[in-house]
Amino acid sequence: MQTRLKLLAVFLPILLTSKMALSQVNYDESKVPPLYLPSIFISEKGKVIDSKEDWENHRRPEIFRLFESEVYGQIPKDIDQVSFEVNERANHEFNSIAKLEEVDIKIQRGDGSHVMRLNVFLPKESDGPYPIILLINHRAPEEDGSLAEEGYWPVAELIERGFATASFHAETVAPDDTTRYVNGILSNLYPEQKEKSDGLKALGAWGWGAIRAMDYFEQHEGINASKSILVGHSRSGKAALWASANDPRWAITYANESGCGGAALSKRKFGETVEIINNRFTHWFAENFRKYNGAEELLPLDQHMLPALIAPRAVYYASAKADEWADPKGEYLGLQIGSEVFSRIYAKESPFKTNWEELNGPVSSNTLGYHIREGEHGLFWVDWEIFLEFAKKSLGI
Ligand code: GTR
Repeated sequence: MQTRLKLLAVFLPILLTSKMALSQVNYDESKVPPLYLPSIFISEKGKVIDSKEDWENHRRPEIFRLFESEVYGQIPKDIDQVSFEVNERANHEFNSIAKLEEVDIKIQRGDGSHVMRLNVFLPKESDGPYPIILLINHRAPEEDGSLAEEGYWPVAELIERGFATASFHAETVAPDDTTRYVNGILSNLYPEQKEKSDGLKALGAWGWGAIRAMDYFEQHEGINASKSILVGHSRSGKAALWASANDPRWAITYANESGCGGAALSKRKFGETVEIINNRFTHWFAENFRKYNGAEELLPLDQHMLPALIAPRAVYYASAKADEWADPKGEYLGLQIGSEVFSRIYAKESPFKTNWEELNGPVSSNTLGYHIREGEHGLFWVDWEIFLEFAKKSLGI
């Protein structure tokens, strides 16, 4: 009886708070707390940052370290060897227009090794080199070859427009599951990361997968890796942003409806909150991120600093009007405020002069872009179509 009471005393408050957290999801703009965002341009020691040198050598590393320690956890850089086993598959659904390379990327580190599967489609007609679009895929658990879901990964349309396109499934690096996520690179390559409060978690592992895919693209004669685009939708959008902050080889990063812990400002507490996401997806973020459950005001950073880490490389966000859970306005604001690094440090003018409420179509420069469309959460052909206009302009193709 005593133990039961004790258990009840421990679990009841947890149950109540998680229930409360969900019932208190805020969708009312008038209830958004006043926004006090940490400044991108004032260093931890209080120095005003206004030069490229101070940004790249001092402030950027500070902000990077904050995201690593407080939000996503590390993406380990340490590998001893990477090799590629390529199988060109003859029969596949895009046979008439594309070549399919099924690539097993083998990574070794010390006594550990891991193999991840990447699928690459290249236009069949000429030799390229082609710009490449990589989609991180957390959908459908099938083998990657059959993941060319209409709209979500529109292989034929991308090939017809002269892009090569590739995808790997989350499962091949870290399963998207609260307990199974360790059954991938975490156990095979980086077991010591499991013990750390800023250790690698699933989002970082998917980002690591994108980095390995880039290793493959860079040595591929048919691929122009300097014109590379990293795309992720929703949870994979969060991973794409963090991957690109870690790996400067991506020319464009496109986060579609990445929401809480991705594009959207956490301190607005609109839609999904830090507490909700940490409680539901315990395997996505670093353990340290839980310190901010219900206490976003204590975060020493916010998501406006994430596109700033990617500058001056191109960043594109997209939202959907009915996707309030992801806080479309918070996504736009994050990029709008983050774009100040592009303009003040890199003299790349921001296209975000308009308030989110007054947007009436996509807005973009060569380096930054945003669109919001009608409808629900999802990555659809309409999103690709608008994005590709930006991508072509940005890459000069
Ligand atoms: C939701 C989650 C979001 C978003 C989404 C998705 O359930 O709360 O943060 O990542 O899943 O990936 O589709």
